[in-house]
Formats: sequence, structure tokens, C-alpha cells
Amino acid sequence: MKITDAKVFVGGPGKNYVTLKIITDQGIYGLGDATLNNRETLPAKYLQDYLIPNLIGMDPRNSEDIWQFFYRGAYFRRGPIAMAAFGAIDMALWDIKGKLANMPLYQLFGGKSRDGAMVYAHATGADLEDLMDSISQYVEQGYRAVRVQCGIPGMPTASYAVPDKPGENEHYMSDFSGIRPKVEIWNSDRYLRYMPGALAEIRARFGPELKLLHDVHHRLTPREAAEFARAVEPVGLYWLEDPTPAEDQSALKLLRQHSTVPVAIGEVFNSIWECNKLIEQELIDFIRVAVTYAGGITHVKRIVDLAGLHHVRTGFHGAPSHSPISMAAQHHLNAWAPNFGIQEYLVLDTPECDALFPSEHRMKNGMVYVSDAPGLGVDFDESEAQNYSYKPGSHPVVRLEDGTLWDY
Ligand code: GCO
Ligand code: MG
Repeated sequence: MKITDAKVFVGGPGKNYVTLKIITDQGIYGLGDATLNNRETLPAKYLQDYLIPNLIGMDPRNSEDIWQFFYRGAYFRRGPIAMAAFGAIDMALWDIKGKLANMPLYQLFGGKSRDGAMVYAHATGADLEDLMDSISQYVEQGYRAVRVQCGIPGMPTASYAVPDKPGENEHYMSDFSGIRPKVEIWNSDRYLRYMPGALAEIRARFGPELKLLHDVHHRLTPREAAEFARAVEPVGLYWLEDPTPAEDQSALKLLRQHSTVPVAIGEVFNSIWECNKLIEQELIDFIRVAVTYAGGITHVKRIVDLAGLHHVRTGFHGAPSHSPISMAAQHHLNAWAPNFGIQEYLVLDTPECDALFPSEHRMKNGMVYVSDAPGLGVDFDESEAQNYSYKPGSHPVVRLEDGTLWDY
């Protein structure tokens, strides 16, 4: 069996999804997602210029050897661009393998460990009351877990993932108004004074059963993160996400000494070498990697297995920048993983997105039910794809009030 061709498409409804299609001499094809939010053209170019010319003629069944060939063979390896490109190839090869076996991928991993996988929604508000309304809407839709973010009184601009005005639905993933990022102003003192009380009010309003999550988005120092974690302890958070900038694997030691609040980290990691110490030293409770830019199923499965040895559960990244292809790969891993925790689910389930990526994976009452179709169980309509093209977008950058650049 041989790979005869591979194509890359960039674009989608409101997002620049990077979709890879690998075609074989037996009429079977596989799909992969290489979307690196706001840097989408780079993994696409890496695939087109370097990886695809090598891929043609390879046997798609040797997904492990192909992964090693690209990773070890790159010499300058790792990094989000390369790992997103390898990841897309890997997903597509697993898709082909599943189709050859005529089995859904979760069967190839070891079968189902659960019927449905719990997901969380992202509730956001310009202020606390606006956030309360957003949480209520998700609770009414049947979600059992909600991540909560709101504006901070006195903060000069809106902060991470919150709208400027109540009632606005903030599309915080990409600003398509131009390539130069908008600037958000941040003040950790105001956040530390306000947010613990706001979380306590949310808990009081919604009661003990609703799982509450909160994302700090890398903005606190280790000492501040420890103070915050201790202050929110009575709220009983399901998780505290990215309390410190994620590259420092020792930063969470101080937090651990002062609090038992569960910590989730890893959406920016692209290899096991960025989280092995965090996992082995049991400094985290949830690992947030995504198959999209952490090297695909082959590499993420290794991280999941290491995590399982250390009581660390999965909480894969699922921001709207992931296409339904990588989300499908995660649905299969979530169905199988013995140490599954929760799945972020912010997919834009619009009719346009469903037309571009038809699939039988279903979300109901805050749970995802994996498809039984062979392979990934998601398709890609190339004629629909002709309606979309690449649009440059950016994340905001963050500065302190005196102008110092801070972590977004
Ligand atoms: C999340 C993330 C995202 C990131 C985004 C950047 O937890 O969903 O923090 O919101 O900001 O993925 O592209
Ligand atoms: Mg996050």
C-alpha cells in the first residue's frame, strides 16, 4: 500500500482551518488537522514544502515509523509549527488505519472505557452578572461543567476571553481586523482582589454540583498563583487552568505547597518533554495538550499513558481553532483513555461547519458520544472548501499599565 498524493486546504467558516488529505493507491484517504491558531499558513507551508514530498510513496500503515522519520529526521525538531504538521499526518494515517480495519479508532486503542465523555462550555461576561447569565444558559442546555471568565472592575480594557460590553458574544480566538494585534491592559493586583470573591458568588448561586473551571491564561507569577489558589480553595474548583506561564515546569511547586486546588496546564505544549517533569513530580492534575499541535495521536497517547501513571487526567484543549478532524481524534482518545478527565468543547457547531466536516460524533447534555464509523469518523467536503480562503488574524497582546509587555 502506498501514499500517492496529499493536499492541504486553508480556510473555513470564521476560522482558518488547516486540513490535510492523504490519498492512497487503494482509494482510501485519511484526514488531519494542522490548525495553529493565527499562524495557520506556517504548518501548511511546512507540509507542502518538506513533508508531503517525502510522504509520497511511503506505506501509510507504518504510522509509527513515519512519525519517527519526520520527528527525528527533522534535526531541528519540536516546536508548534513542526508538531502541528507531523500531527496532521499522524491523524490522517490513523484515519486510514481505522478505515482499513473497518473499525472506529477507539477500538484500535483498546475499546471504550465509558459511554460518553463529559465536556465543558466556556461562559463569559463583561461583568459578573453578565457571566451569571451566560452560565445559566449553559446549565439550561444540560452542561455539567462550565469554565467561567468575567471582566474585572477597574481594569482599563477587557481581559482574556471576555466581551467589552454585557450581552456581547466575544469571539476571542482571532481578531480578523488586521495582522497587528490589539492591546489589552492587565493588572494582577485588581484580578487577585476581585476574582476569588466573584468565584465564591458563582458557587453560591449555582450550588455544589456544577463543575466550575477557571482559566488564568498564564498571567500570574508563581507567588501570586499560590496566593490565588489558596484564596479560591473554598470554591471547590474542578480546575484552575494555566495559573503561571507554562514553560516553567517548576513554577507550580509553590502553589502545590499552599493549596490542593486541582491544576490544569498544557494547551501550549507540543511535546512530552515540556510536561514530563510536571507529570512525574505530580505538580498537575490535568494535562491539556491537543492532538493538533502536540504531534498527533501517536505522541499524545504517550503523554496520556505517562500521565496515567501519576494520577494525572486528560483535559484536552478544544478551543474553536481545532477543526472537527482533531476534535474527532480527541473524541476517540476520550472514549478509550482510562485516565480521561474532561474535554474542552468550544467547537463552532454551525451548519456551515457541519457541511464542511460531516460527522456522526454527537454532543448531548454536555456529553460527547463518539461515532462508530471506521477511522476518525469525520469527512471533509472539498467542494464546500472552495467557498473559503485564508484571512490573516491575530491574538491580542497584553501590557501592564506602565507599558510592560505581559503574557497573553
Ligand atoms: C483555552 C485557551 C484558548 C487560547 C487559544 C489561543 O483554554 O481555550 O486558553 O482560549 O487562548 O487557544 O489560540
Ligand atoms: Mg486556556
